Amino acid sequence: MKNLMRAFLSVLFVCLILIVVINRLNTVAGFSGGNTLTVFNWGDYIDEELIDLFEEETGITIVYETFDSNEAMMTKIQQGGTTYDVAVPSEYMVEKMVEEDLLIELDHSKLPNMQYMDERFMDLPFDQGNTYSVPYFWGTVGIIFNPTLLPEGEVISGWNDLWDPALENQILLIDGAREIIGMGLNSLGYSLNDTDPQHLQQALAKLKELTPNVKAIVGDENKMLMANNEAAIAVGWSGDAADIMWENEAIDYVVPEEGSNLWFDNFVIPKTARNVDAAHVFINFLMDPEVAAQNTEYVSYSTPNKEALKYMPEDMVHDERFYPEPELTERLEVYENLGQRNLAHYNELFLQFKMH
Ligand code: N2P
Repeated sequence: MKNLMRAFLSVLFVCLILIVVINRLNTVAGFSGGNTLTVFNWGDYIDEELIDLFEEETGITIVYETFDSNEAMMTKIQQGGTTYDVAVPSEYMVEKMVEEDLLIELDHSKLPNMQYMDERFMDLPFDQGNTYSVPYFWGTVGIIFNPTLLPEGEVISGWNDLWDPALENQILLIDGAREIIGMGLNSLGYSLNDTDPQHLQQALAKLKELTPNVKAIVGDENKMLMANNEAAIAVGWSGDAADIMWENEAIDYVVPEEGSNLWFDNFVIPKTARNVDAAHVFINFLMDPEVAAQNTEYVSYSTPNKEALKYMPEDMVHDERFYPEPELTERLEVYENLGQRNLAHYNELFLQFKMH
């Protein structure tokens, strides 16, 4: 019996030692979730060479997954199947995720590269003090067009130009409820945060009238289609326009005169994260000015990193279509968090439009 007891105590002792050692190793490495970091980002939204560089420099392996809308991202995080360490919601979705208690507060002491961010993009109303988020890229929603494919004399300066019957089957629309319902509302002179059911019905009716001109409702493939001259017009995000222009010089981009959306995409750490320390290391890495410059040149969206601009080509930084003067951005609207019911209503109307 004594022997048995001794054996039991020895096993217990070895187990305890193992637990202490494993714990110690984790603390030394600073990671609670092993050496893997799971990142959830928009499609086509990072220079993959930077993922390799990060892995080489830190020894952390990145598992990288993509989404194509804020709503899809949020649903997946809520379902909790995969535990993401870093995600990239737009501003209204940051607010909603905070409201639903899905995010942890960022540890600013682990994000020293925050000092390089342009103050214009920090401390914004959706997350004062950047408690939960730091900006990644920003941009506008607008009209990407190819003047060489437009009917003679056609000028594109606003949303309402898109309803011209001469543009039959020429328009690609980005597959986003806020973007497209927002376009319908803006074209009628309403705010893209309008929740008045009558205004929304009018926007839907107006969008349905656009149907003959709509060639397809698309995601990231809009770039390939525009670059290959498959359509004359695409409603989409500014950075996509900038990217397409590298491939097809004829392409131009305009922020509609009736108004449009100014957006900010941001890094956050979901509550379910397993590797909070590595998440901070990754976010900080992407805010390094030279890394951010390389990423921006690749992705083509506008960077909120002031210091990074110094490492980028002059013509890119001075292109007012993508780095507009504050006068332009001031007349644009940022999406507000409209609440669960209104968001569901937007989604429902968008579905009705798609099925029309
Ligand atoms: C790029 C995604 C842009 C996101 N594919 C706009 N919020």
